[in-house]
Amino acid sequence: MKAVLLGIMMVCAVPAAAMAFQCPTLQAQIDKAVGNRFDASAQTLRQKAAMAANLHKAGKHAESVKAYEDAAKAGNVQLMMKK
Ligand SMILES: [Cu+2]
Repeated sequence: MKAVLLGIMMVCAVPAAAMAFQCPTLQAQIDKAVGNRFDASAQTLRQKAAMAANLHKAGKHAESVKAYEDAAKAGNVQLMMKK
């Protein structure tokens, strides 16, 4: 019984963990892309990325990924999504 429960928990935990891991990779891509940019859209992108990072810290990974996509769009950055 314990093994079955553990199995169910692991199946559920895997997608969440994959999502959780996506956020830092998006943050890294954004950091790299705007590292030497100081135009207005880069500023907007940094603000939106900071909001996304907060969502990630709050455990809201799906919303965080959406926020990163929104940030990237605002700053003309192409994000590579983990599959
Ligand atoms: Cu996350």
